Amino acid sequence: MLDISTTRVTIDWLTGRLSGNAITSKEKRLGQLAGLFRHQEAFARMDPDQLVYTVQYWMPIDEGTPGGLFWGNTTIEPGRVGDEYFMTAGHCHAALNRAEFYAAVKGEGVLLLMNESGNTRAEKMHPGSLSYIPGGFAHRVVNTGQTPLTFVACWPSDAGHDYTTVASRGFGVRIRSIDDLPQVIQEVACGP
Ligand code: S6P
Ligand code: ZN
Repeated sequence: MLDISTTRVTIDWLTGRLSGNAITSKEKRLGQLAGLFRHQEAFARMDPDQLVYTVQYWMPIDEGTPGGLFWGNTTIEPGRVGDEYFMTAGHCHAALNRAEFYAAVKGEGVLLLMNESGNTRAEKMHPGSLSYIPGGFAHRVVNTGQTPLTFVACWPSDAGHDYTTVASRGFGVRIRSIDDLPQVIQEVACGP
């Protein structure tokens, strides 16, 4: 007789949280995100220890292995730097043709997707939304709500992450609160 084993990892679908020994986590606090937000003076007035987002990953095989998959979740806290909502740093995959799924579990937000020509589009994220991020598209998530935004993600184990491209060129747009509503605004230098 063959034993029926239990899985090494479980998901709480109400929260997206992963449990199990194989899980790794990281936190991003404001102080680690210098240069990300448009309004530098507002940024300088805020607590660098303030939590912006947390990530959990399950990497069942070594990073870089072709043909495998990774699973993770991200929770972005509600908040703003000036009129710009808390968001992830954003990246493209180092192997440019590697795609990814994002599925929102709770909260409200916007997924920014920018192709290699620098054209950006924005997609709503809400509980149940499922977004396909094609290969070659830089991706960033913005929490436009009053509560934490959690989404789960699945991506190829040989995708890798390139943060320098987004850090240097941005997305061409920013999601800002204008009259208390999230708006996609073309990037401009921060003025008075
Ligand atoms: C990995 C996937 C997510 C992000 C996470 C944090 O390919 O897209 O797990 O790593 O949302 O965002 P960032 O831009 O800091 O990696
Ligand atoms: Zn990614």
